[in-house]
Amino acid sequence: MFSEYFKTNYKKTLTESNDVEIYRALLRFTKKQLNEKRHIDGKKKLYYISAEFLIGKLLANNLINLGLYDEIDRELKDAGTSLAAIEAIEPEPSLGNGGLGRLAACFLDSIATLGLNGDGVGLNYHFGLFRQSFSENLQQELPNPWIEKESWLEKTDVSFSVPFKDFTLKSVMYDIDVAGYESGCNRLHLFDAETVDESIVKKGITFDKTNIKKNLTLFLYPDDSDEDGRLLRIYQQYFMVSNAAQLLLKEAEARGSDLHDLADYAVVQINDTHPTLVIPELIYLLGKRGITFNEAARIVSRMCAYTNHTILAEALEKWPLTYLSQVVPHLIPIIKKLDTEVKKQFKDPAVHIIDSQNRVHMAHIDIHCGFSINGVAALHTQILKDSELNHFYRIYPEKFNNKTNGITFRRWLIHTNPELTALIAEKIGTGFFRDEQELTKLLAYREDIGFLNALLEVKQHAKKRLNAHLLEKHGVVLDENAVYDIQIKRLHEYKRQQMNALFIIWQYLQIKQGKLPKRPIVCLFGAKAAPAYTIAKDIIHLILCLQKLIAEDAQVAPHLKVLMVENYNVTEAEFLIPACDISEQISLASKEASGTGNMKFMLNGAVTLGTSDGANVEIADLVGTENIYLFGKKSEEVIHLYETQDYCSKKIYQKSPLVKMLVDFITGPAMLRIGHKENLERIQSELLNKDWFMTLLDLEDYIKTKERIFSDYENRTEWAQKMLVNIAQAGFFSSDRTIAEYNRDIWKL
Ligand code: 26V
Repeated sequence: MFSEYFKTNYKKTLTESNDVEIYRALLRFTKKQLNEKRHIDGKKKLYYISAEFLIGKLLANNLINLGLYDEIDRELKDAGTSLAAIEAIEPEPSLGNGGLGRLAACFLDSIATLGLNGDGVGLNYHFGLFRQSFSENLQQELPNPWIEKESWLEKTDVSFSVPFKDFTLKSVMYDIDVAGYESGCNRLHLFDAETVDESIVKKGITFDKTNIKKNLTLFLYPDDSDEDGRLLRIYQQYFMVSNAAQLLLKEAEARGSDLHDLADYAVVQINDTHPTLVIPELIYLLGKRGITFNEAARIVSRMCAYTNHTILAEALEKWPLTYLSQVVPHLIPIIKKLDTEVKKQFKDPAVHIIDSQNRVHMAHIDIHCGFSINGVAALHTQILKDSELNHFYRIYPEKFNNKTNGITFRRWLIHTNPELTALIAEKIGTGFFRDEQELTKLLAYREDIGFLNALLEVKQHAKKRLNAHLLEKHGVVLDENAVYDIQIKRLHEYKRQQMNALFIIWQYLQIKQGKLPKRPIVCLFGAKAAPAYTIAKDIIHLILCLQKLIAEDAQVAPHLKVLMVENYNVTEAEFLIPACDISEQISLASKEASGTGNMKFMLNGAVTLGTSDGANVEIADLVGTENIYLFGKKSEEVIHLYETQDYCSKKIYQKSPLVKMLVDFITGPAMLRIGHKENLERIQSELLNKDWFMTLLDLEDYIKTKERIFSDYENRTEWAQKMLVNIAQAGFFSSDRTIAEYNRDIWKL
């Protein structure tokens, strides 16, 4: 069918065309197919507002959901190319940073697949999050342009005026169609400012942070280490939510709402605190339309639900009232009024919206003024109730609920791992495409040696595919017979990439002493560090230095390889995840809200090496202790250590010769020959004098557990059984399940 379309429109055959021409045609063709799909509708509509939508490349996923993938792949192969080759040409939008943004993308897929009436609303960042490059073993940041003349974006004629203190900005709404699997379409609305000017970006990702008209939608998460940066974040947030609120009102009125009944027409999911200003904005807009403050606040409180994605204080936004007054003075009376109401009712300062230092706690607005607060994994929600948000839980127990995260299997199994998909389908049919719980049928094949061997072969195949990609794109060669140990996630101290690096030092020293691993080990990393997050960048430096040290050591290199993949993104993840044997999920217990990479790895037959944190706990419950490697202190012990301020990393360093040896190595002569003294000393001093995320606490247990896992890996049949159980139990982590729960408990569409 595509070949016909191509011939009619381009007056030549596919065989006569190059991949770029085919890509452009296929983009148009697919957009046309999407356009012809039914738009999901209904009286009540969900607005999923998020600063991030980490959607990844869309071509293959759209074709899968449209049911056209196999047919078009066949046509392209007949013409001497393939969908994989065409996909390589597509630029990847970088509209997200990590888990929160990818979750939003998986959710859009599931919302459409379940036929629910719900759109995403966000911003159209021209350069996205920065593009990462490595130079001198350091991270460099560059703009990441992704919008080509023709792209998935469709300019609409929807436009709103967004009033700021000193000026008003006109918006332009761009849409991306979101097709559900064998279902209708929803949309992702990305708002842009008419006046944005890409040319103001100078060296790297620097630009004039005060020129809001020109800079508003250039970057996701512009550096907020100074006041101008923080103000810009507020400008972005308000621009996003004002557009969302105006769109919501316009659409609800068009569907027949008289505004008094708005809550019957719309529900808003606030993804982390970034879109919180939507609450005062809706009250403001309803006020302008003649509704009293009290009634407006009541309406809005029946419409807004908040998802919390972290317990880290630094990520719970608190904006000084003075900043908000500089950007959105018209919302200040509303915020103050909401705060006055709260203060009238509750004496406990811990639940006030405006604190004694005149800072506005955004999460507190969400909790008081919305009807639902959810955590993203069972343990996380429990911690919110018991400690982080306990003061609120005692006031509003009925608002709290858990929604354990999920991932879309269309992208993270069917698309990224067609071989595994085919193997599973051969055994249990394709019912799991729609009902992921059917994967448990695989448990019947635990003793089927033929199937177990086939699983190992699929893994081998994925390693080859990854290796071919790494060779082509990054010029690196990996040994396909090695065990692949992978840690890919945003760089943050609590995720403890530094602990993995200390293990690598340990492994390196073992090999230097002649104690060789049974088979080569490949340690892969992928992570971006926020531009102003110094220690995170030092950790990247540490890993890159180890990578070089080991690669250049002829005695060690055959047995150990370290690779940090440059500019880690969704596309890289799609190559890495199917090839993984050991999934590193080693956050300090209690700090990782859920994790979703852990789910993707498990689904692709990797075994988790992790702490009892986030969704790892639920993975362990499902697969059983023999199919996961848990180590380290439990969350209660960690929380207790924080409360008693009883943790001192220096003491561990002084007591354990092993820990001392590894930490000392960071600034030893071998490392100083390669790396920068300043960065290496800083990260070492951080571990010794702060270690906020208790790396040294779990280090020895981590190394021991890792030795055990490498040893167990050698029993290939038992290992394949572990793979099988992990795949079979992954069904629970389908985002279709998560979204069905959101709808049942919160949205009620
Ligand atoms: C992070 C950053 C870092 C760069 C500077 C600006 C900035 C702003 C906000 C954030 C928040 C990121 C929150 C996030 O991604 N949380 C993750 O959400 C996942 C989905 O629920 C969850 O699986 C992860 O555990 C959680 O870390």
